[in-house]
Amino acid sequence: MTRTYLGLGGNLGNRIAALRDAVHALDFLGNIVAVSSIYETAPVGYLDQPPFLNAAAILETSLTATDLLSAIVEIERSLGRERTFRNAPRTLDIDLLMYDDTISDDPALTLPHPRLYERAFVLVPLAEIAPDIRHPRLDQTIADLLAGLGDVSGKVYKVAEPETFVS
Ligand code: PH2
Ligand code: MG
Ligand code: MG
Repeated sequence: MTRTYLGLGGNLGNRIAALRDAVHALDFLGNIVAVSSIYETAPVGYLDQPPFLNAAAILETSLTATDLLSAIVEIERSLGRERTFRNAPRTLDIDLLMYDDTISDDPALTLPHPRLYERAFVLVPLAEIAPDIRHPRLDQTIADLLAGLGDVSGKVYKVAEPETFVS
């Protein structure tokens, strides 16, 4: 089994339902061993769109990274994701943030996720469930990377507890 770290986000439709449906679908790919709280976050990148809900999860799986990515894309599609332009609004995005400590420069699957270290909407939920894992390229923990962002209090608001995912 491999420990994998996932970032979830969406800003269209019933955002909480999309996150819950995603976690339930991901559990079929192995075992979800932790989920974070849910945070409302201001859009990053393309700004003229509604606020996001973001969360993070740890999935233990025996799938290879490539097979896991294919399964993730299929879950996104089944939950109504339509791909239009980069950073466009979406019902649900699932990003493979880390696959244990694998480093990959494959353009189809860069590991760790190339923008992981700079995004409060990723690091705040991830630091809640995995503060001590080390980014294998930067050799800093998730807690260190989050501290490096400085004050994120204006960007990320906790709106629901992890128990929201349990049903
Ligand atoms: N995802 C993006 C681009 N911008 N902004 C927030 N707040 N949350 C996201 O999940 C997000 C984003 C691309 O995947
Ligand atoms: Mg993304
Ligand atoms: Mg994505």
